Amino acid sequence: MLKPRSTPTRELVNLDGLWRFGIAGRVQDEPWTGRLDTTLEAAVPASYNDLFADREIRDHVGWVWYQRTARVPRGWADERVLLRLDSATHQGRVYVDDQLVAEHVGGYTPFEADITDVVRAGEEFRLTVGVNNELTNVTLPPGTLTVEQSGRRKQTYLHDFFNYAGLARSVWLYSRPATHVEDVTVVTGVDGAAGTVDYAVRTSAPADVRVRAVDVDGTEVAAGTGAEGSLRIEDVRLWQPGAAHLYDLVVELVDGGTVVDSWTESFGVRTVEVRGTQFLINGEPFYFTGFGKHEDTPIRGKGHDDAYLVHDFQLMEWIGANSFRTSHYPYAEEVLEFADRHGIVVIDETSAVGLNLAVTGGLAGAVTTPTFSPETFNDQTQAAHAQHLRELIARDKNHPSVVMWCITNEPSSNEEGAREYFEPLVQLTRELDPTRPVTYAVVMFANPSNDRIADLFDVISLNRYYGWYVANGDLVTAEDYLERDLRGWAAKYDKPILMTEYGADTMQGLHSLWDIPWTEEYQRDFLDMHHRVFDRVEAFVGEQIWNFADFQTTRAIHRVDGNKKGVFTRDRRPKAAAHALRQRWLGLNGVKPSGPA
Ligand code: GCB
Repeated sequence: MLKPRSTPTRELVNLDGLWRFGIAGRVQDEPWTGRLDTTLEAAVPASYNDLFADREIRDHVGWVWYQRTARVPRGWADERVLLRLDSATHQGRVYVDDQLVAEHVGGYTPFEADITDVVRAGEEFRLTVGVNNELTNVTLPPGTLTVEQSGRRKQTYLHDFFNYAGLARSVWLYSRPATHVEDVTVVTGVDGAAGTVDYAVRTSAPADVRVRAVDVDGTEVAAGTGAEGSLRIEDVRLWQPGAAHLYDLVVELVDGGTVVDSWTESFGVRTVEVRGTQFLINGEPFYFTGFGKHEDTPIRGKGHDDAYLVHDFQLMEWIGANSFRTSHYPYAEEVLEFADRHGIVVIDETSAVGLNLAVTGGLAGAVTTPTFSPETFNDQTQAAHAQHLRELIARDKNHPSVVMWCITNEPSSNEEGAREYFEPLVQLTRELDPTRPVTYAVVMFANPSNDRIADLFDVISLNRYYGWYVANGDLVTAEDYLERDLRGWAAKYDKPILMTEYGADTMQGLHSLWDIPWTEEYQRDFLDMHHRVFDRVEAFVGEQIWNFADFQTTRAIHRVDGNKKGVFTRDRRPKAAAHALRQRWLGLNGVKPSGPA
């Protein structure tokens, strides 16, 4: 789905700001039929949970309501009028005046509605959005709803981040010509000093298509006609990690000599390939340094925030991180566009986190209830997962920064049913995008002998906590366990191995001379130990620490106001480990260290 943009044929109105807000039970039934009965206002974009000094709102389970008025610009009389929500977490219902115009399930992908027939140019309308935060066995991420004896509804879930909800990304009103560009796909290649650009344009109605590739200074570097084709850019400047270069693909629909729609998609020319145990970008081995991140900030929760976006990328550059994973859901499109422009490499992850009932069996991973069964994660879950993949890849396929899809985090991949569940999804991912490698983040209970799905994927991405959940406070034992584990995978599979999670909770300001978990020194030494091991394993292609910054979680005995595995605090101050990492990563500069074998 194309991100709304202002072009010579399209106009855009941003609907962010303060909206009337209320939770179900406190406002009228059918709130879309009139003015929302509330004195509260909520900021959009932001998760609503932490905005108010009200526990009931923070922990509310069910529908909440947002409302505002909006005016259709008077010049739009001959245009189609669309409403676009960049996300509604986790389910959205959109009403224009009394009418339902859109419904969407899935909290991290956009959706839109053509509202031309229910609005008029120049006039105002009442826009009401219902958002529901409930998670079940057929949503992604999944969860369980229970009703306590008191009647209180309670949401539990299997993932380690707070279930922030609401309108956490922008809302737009935009105009589009009746005959328009519906979709653009760009796939690039390299041929000697030239770049090849295969493009495909989908239009809403038959029309002549012309395209041109334009460099940053406005120079046209290639042009073509037809809905599908291949362009060649001589002396191309590649999109490289750390040295981004973007071109624009200007797509025009022409009818009787007039341009009826114009759309610009930026793209970078680069290739991605897995060969043996190497991960290649533009034919060169690439070594990932960086983090698993979260969209998480004080007050805003998962609300997109440009100031944090800029600052987080500044910190990543400062520390020498060349990449991150969008753990554990697709991030706002602004984040990927920023990564495109700044040469940061992204592993793009779905919101399929928590497909694992063995985790509730404790650290031993004892299976209590089967994860994959008609009563637990079933065909309906799989169908929701497939739909989520379609929406994610449709949204993100043209970003040069995205080099790999991660289709799930820590599923119970060692359990019966895992293969049946995942094999069709891996196949679907490859059909939707034959150009990018596919991976999944492997939970620590899955090892080379019991995991049932690793062979289906291109890269083995491991989440491991030796020295934290296992061998806590004993880095000597942890080092031995870690090395055996990595060598086990390397011996079994001729594939690149990447560490997508390793980390230790750390309280900023807590210090010790000894190996004391939670101290800043322990986090530093823990990371050092891992890096020694990584440098000894040949198939190793990268290290992404858990986590970039401390983040909010649900309440738990092992969480102190959230997860503290950040290398930065929640307000982005460096812990001691940040300085040590900077030393290592700036020295590596994307190239694997050649440690002793
Ligand atoms: C994991 C999860 C991540 C958690 C992390 C932890 O394995 O993938 O979501 O936050 O462990 O800190 O326990």
